[in-house]
Amino acid sequence: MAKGRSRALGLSALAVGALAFLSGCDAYDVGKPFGGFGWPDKTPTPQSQQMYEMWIWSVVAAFFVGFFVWGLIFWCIIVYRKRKGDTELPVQTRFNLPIEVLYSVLPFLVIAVLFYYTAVIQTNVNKLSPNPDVTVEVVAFKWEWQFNYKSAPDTDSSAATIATTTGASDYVPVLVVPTGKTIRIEETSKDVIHSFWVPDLLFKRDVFPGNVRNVFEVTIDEPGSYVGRCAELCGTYHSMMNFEVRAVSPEDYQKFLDAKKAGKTTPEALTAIGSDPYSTTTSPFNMKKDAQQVPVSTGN
Ligand SMILES: [Cu+2]
Repeated sequence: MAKGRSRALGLSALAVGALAFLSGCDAYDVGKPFGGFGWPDKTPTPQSQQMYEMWIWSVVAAFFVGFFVWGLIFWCIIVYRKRKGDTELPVQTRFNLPIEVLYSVLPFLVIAVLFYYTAVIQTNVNKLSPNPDVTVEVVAFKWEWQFNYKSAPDTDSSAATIATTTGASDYVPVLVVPTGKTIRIEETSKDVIHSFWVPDLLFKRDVFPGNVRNVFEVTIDEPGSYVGRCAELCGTYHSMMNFEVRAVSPEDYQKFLDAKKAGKTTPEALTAIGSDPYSTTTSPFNMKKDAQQVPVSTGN
């Protein structure tokens, strides 16, 4: 009995030590072992990279706890199974202070470590910079999106709209942003609650009507097209309320804005920078809104 108890204590000490050690590690270069344990392939923003690391170490912690518990279960099943000739009940232990302390302290430590990193990463993800490089006002309405490119955040009284892109029933709106820059998104809704969701960015935030403006910032390091969805059931055509985020080089972004300012539509301005004029990622929900099947003139 004493031997078993010390082994259990030794195992748990090892688990706690490993957890503390691993949680403190810099996991930036781990890549995506085991397919990222279900995490999406892309982590195109520093924010999603941090969340990915949090996810991986949470999985590691869960495995440590899992293996420890499975180990104890199988150990009991094997070592204390009923043998031939066993006629008496085994010793009935009512209290075991070390084990009771252990199963109170150990989960607390696990929760404390996970809570600490959750709080740190959440604060980083929600952080707003004093001077974002790009500000876009996202206006949601039933059942479309409008993107207003602003000259400054709305905390600045001089903020004006430079260019606008609006979705229509035959046009999936494309939000063009520069790579490697701080993009501030300011959200507002004209009617009900919607939700701005870009799955690849691992980020989703509700869009409220009225005076509540949800604001967040993101930096997209990898150029590419990222599908966007409304993630708050907002009525009949909620499922068709899609958009696309197109991350292009800062030079192309500037050219795109100049073309928009010169009066070009979004598809024309996208063509001008050599980018796909229409959304390319809205499958499988493109249905009737597949703008590539309708005349070019509809996009604005
Ligand atoms: Cu919606």
